Amino acid sequence: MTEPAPPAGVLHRWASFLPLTPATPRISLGEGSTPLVRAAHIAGDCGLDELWFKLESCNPTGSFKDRGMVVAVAKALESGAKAIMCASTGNTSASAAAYAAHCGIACFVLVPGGKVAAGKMAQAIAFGARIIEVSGNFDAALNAARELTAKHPVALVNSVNPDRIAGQKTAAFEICEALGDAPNFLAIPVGNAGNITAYWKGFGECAELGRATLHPRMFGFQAAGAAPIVNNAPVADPHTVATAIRIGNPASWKQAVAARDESSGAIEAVTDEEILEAYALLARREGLFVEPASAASVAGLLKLARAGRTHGGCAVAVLTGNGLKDPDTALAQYAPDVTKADATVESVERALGW
Ligand code: AN7
Repeated sequence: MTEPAPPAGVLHRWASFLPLTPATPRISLGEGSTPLVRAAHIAGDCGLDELWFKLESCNPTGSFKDRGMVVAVAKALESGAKAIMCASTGNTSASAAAYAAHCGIACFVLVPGGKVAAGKMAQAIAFGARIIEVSGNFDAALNAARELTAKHPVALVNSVNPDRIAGQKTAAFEICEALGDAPNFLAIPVGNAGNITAYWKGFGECAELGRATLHPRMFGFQAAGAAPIVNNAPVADPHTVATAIRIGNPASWKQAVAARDESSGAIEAVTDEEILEAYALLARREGLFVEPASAASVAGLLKLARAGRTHGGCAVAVLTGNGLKDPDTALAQYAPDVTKADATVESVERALGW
């Protein structure tokens, strides 16, 4: 008889690094422990010796949000909350709705009307969240969620909640464990800037605890039409094909700038064209179907390489969300190579030109 496997999930695996007490319920949907996969083809295009992808798309709801959400919801339950709320460009709401369903509590999500990818809406609907489509953008929705949760007995589970950041930092622990050290560079999309904040915290803790000898340089990438940190000014009307990062006034702005400066990194903009180029490259050359926001990390590395600003070394690109989240962008992006045929050998041969 082999030993049974230890229970899955971030709360079990990283308990001693998280703000848990004996009273925190150890909930899990099997989040975390995501694969770190080495690039098969495009490291050279990015000017790197080694390029690895952290497949956060493999989390239970298909994005990195689950890592932080499990901690935020567990702590909300511990404090007696019966309901949670978030503003979201889609992935936070999908994740919040899943954990709320798992725990039998209510979930209220505020989403910018018409700007959330279809797969994410489908998730919030399937999990039974109460969905409010607001007429403003994400930034306005987050302001409303902050005020509503200050006024009503509902826990706010956006990344302004420090429990979210605590959970998300565990991805940095996993990367150091898998590589045996921190990488030289981390490439990551930046929206509300919670995730870059969490990774920088995680890498800092790894160094302090002797789990890594280096601190990576943090390279964050915003979409050009939603690049407040790059422009050093809020964007009133952000726009980008990468709707997940369509954010004009990031809540963790200061922390992202600190991560950039303390790590001698950079936060730069990539155009929608560059994002979609990387999106196709990941799918066609690496076999990785990610959502557009996730491709911003690779678009940024390609851009740095073309400018002669990468000179070897090892990078990890965080692939934050699954391509299935946004089928409309996928279908609009490619001219599908589909030929009709009868289900006979002759007909298929004719269709293939054999
Ligand atoms: C796939 O779901 O803000 O810089 O409300 O879904 O931590 O905001 C999503 C953000 C990157 C940016 N990649 O992370 C939301 C939301 C994907 C995302 C980001 C998001 P942050």
